[in-house]
Amino acid sequence: MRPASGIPCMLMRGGTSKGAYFLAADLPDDADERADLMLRVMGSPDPTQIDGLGGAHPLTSKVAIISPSTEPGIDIDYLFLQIAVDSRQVGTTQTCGNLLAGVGPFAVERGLVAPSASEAAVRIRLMNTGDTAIAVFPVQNGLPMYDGDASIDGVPGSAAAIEIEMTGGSRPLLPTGNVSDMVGGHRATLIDNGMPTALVAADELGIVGDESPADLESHSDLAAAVERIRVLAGALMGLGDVSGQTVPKVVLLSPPRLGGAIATRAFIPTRVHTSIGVLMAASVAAGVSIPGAVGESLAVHSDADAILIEHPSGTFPARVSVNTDDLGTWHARSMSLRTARKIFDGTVFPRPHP
Ligand code: NQM
Repeated sequence: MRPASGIPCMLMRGGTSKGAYFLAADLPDDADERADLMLRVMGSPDPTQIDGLGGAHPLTSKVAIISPSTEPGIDIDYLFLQIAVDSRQVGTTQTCGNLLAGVGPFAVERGLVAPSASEAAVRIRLMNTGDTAIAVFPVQNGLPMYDGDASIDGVPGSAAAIEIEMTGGSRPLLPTGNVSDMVGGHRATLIDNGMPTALVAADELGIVGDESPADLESHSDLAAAVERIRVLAGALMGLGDVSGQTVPKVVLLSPPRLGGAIATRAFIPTRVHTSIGVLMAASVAAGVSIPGAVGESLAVHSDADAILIEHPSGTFPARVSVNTDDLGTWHARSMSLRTARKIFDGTVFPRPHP
């Protein structure tokens, strides 16, 4: 029998997510062939993903595909794939700001970027959205340093800091041009600071806003209400029919309880995030900074340089600034602190076709 052929793969934690990182050159060019291969790598569809690398949750069923960029001023192209756990869907409509944290270190590990003696500054194009980012992290002897003193809520222990500055794309921050819209009878702010997101006050949906993800997931009427808002919001945001897609996200907002600025529960879109995505946090932080937006009056504002976004496992400091241009259009800039870790580097053997 012909031996199964494997593919070079690095498993990394990126922020509060985990995923398989590949060089594009090691994968098929054809998108359908690549999607089929990644379903077999992750062990999908299967609620336990028992026969693959996936961790049976959307936050651990992710893929990053990396290639040298042809774009002037950019080092690396990063394509993100969301691999569904129990269906055959492979989503390309969203990016992932958490896996983004591992992209720079992976590029250095694979020799795509030559760092300076003590630091790497990797310029990354996010292929799913067209946004760009610069990731800065420490290196030693030409390789990323993963150990360090930075800690992020949702990840035990500490690791080396990765500073990520989003340099933005051409999409508008408020895709409908409005600070808020009525969406299926609910007031929502539709915002895209790297991740298309609908901000809705938790009490609009009969929720306090401090419930656990498991609690919220067990509430089927809530799931249906969130999905209704999401599909209507997607159309208003110009995303077309988003049924079955992973964007926009819906984030329920309530007053802070942990000394932060605002409390969040993020639907991604059916499971409830155990913390919050990086770009979702950036979108919430931008939203609550805009006068009249949903959440602005629920938030506790301060002069601190980070807006502390509360989530189910702690807080996320989002350094976001918003401003309007001469035409009155809102824009945002975002910085975030993440960590990442190489978990294994080797060869993955995809499940064969049935
Ligand atoms: O918003 C989860 C995550 C994400 C997205 C999801 C993310 C972000 O936490 O930047 O990172 O939206 O499914 O990994």
